[in-house]
Order: sequence, then structure tokens, then C-alpha cells
Amino acid sequence: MKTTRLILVGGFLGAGKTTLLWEAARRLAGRGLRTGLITNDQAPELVDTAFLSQGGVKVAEVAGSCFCCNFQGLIDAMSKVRAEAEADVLIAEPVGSCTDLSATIVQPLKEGFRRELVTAPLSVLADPSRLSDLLDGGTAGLHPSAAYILRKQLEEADIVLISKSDQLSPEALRALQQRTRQAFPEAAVLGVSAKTGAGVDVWLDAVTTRSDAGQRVVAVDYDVYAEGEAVLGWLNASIVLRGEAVDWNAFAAGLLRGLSGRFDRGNSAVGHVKLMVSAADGFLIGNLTGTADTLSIRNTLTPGSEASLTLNARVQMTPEALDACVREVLAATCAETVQADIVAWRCLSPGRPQPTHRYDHVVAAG
Ligand SMILES: Nc1nc2c(ncn2[C@@H]2O[C@H](COP(=O)(O)OP(=O)(O)O)[C@@H](O)[C@H]2O)c(=O)[nH]1
Ligand SMILES: [Mg+2]
Repeated sequence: MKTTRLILVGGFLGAGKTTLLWEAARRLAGRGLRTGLITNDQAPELVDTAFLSQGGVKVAEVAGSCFCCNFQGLIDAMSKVRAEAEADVLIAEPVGSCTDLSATIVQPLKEGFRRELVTAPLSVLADPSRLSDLLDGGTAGLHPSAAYILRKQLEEADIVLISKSDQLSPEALRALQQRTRQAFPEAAVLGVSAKTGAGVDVWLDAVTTRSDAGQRVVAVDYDVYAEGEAVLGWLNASIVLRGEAVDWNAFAAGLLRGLSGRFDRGNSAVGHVKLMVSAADGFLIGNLTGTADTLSIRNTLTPGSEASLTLNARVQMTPEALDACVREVLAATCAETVQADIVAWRCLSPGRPQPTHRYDHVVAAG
């Protein structure tokens, strides 16, 4: 059996993982490599899967539990997408609130699957504003236990990837890289922009040639980790929208603005809120990765009578409060002009992480 390379791209909610997966798959195809993608979430109805599947790339989703707590789910998804895509490379995106991946995923893979898999260095994406706030001693706008997860992700990374480098001047990027190296001296620190492509090939060169994955296992306090995840309400919904000549871009922007206003007024830190509206002529993606100034909408749809909305929200509030808030804002956005029929609606708070495996030591490569 041929060996397949697995590239794990971790990092906190909203760091830019899915956008980078998309760009990486495109560039790897240009290098003549077949790529399969694996997404992961605590519940189905995932915007990431719907978005990544648009490009004709094979995508498998592990839903209902994170990779660490459903290791077999990851193995099954890898087998499926490997077979379907005849993949040379698999890129997997773990849940953004997950950490301890070296101990729970990388080491078990190195030990149990070395004949069929080469695992690339663990890459962890970090949003520059959250990263610099963390380096300043802050909590990156998050609950302290959620900020603990962010820090642990960086501590265990083989490669720290500062994402969205297009938002920084070259000098500011260099300074942030320097500070990141000082704080996490064992990791390689690179900058990337999935938007402009800057730095993506340098990172791909590293993860398609190096096999020193999981160079360290870090101590993780599972009580703090569990609290960091539990402070987040998690909502995944799938809704059919109908109306007359509805301006879907205005609808999506109105919905995200309404939600953002409620979250900001209630001091409920946003991990990530994203939506996808699919209609006959294509799709649009909306994102919120923090306060209202982070709101963005990509792509334009022509007005139409029917569309499907997938909405994923990870926000620091109870699932009950999040549920009520999203229902109210959705109803207000639809008002008298759009009818919303809920196809699926799940609201939860992640349970305590209970990994299938946890290695306390580094498994030798090769
Ligand atoms: N400016 C900029 N924004 C980006 C870049 N990569 C991702 N984003 C934005 O960051 C937000 C979160 O991206 P996403 O890939 O969904 O993050 P994930 O939650 O880590 O998978 C979206 O609004 C993206 O458009 C980038 O390279 N530059
Ligand atoms: Mg994602």
C-alpha cells in the first residue's frame, strides 16, 4: 500500500484553518499531488465541509466528536477519503477548541500507522491579534480557560503559523514572529496569508518533506481544558429560506450584524460564527471571528426565491442563551419577507474531553 502524508492543521476557532486547507489543496494539485481533506466538529451541519466540498476535492467529515475523542472516526475518515481521492496527501482540520493533539493523535498515529501514513509536523495556526494579545499577557478576548487552550495549542506546535499575514506590515509580521519564537522557542515560526498566498509554499515545502511530527508532548490540565471548552455554546443549524427576490448578501450581512450586536452588547466573546448561503447561482460565506469589526462576507449571490443557510456559532455563552439569541435574531432578520424552515438545529456545550489515546511520551519517527 502506498504511504499517504497527513498534515494536521490545528489552531483556535477562526484562526484561518479552513481557508488555508482550501488554498493548500489548490497548490498541491498544482504540484501534481492528489489531496483529500478531513473536517471535524462536535456536531454535523458544518459550513467548513460544505465550503470545501465546492471545489471538487474529496472531503470527509468526522462529526459528533473531536478527533482526539473519536480516534477511530479519524482513521475511518482517512481511509475513506484516501480511497476515494487516491490521495497522496490528507489535510485534516481538528476542532478549533481542541488541544493536546501531539499526545492524543500524532503519537498514536506514529506508533500504529507508520506503514501507511507519514505524519507531517503539527502545524498550528494563530490569528495575529489573538496571538499578540496572548504574548502581551492577555487572554485574547477569551475566558482565561479558553485562552489556556490557545496557549497549549502553541506550546505543542512543531510549526506555529501566524495566519492572515496580509493584515500586518512586513515589519509588524517580523516583530510578531520574533516574539513568538521567544515565547515558543522549540517551534518553527512562519507567517502565511491564505488570502494573498504569501508564505503558503514555504509552509507546504516543510510539511510535504519533513516527518518530525509531534516533537514534544506538553502537560495539559484537563480540568482547565474542559472548562475552556465548556464556556462555549455551540450551535449548528441548517435552514431553508424562501421569499421573493431576496437579496441574500443583505440578508446574510443583516443576520451577522444582528448576532454580532447581541454578542458584543452581552460581552459574549465570539470564538467563531460562520454561515454559508447556497442558492442556484452559487454560495456566499459570512464570518465573524470576534467583535463586530471582524464581520466579513465573501462572494455575491443574485437575488432569488430560495436558498439554504448553514450556520455555525461558537460563542462564550450557555447553549440555551445562544439558542434563544440566534432564534430571535433569525426571526428579526427574516421579518415579513423571508420564511425560514429549520431542517436541522443542534445547540450544545462540548463535554469533557476524553481522548481515546493519550501518550505521555514521544514516539520515535520512522
Ligand atoms: N485577511 C485574511 N483573512 C483570512 C485569512 N485566512 C482566513 N481569513 C478569514 O478568517 C476567518 C476565519 O477563517 P476560517 O478559515 O473559517 O477559520 P477556521 O475557523 O480556523 O477554520 C474568515 O473570515 C476568513 O475569511 C487570510 O489569510 N487573510
Ligand atoms: Mg474551520
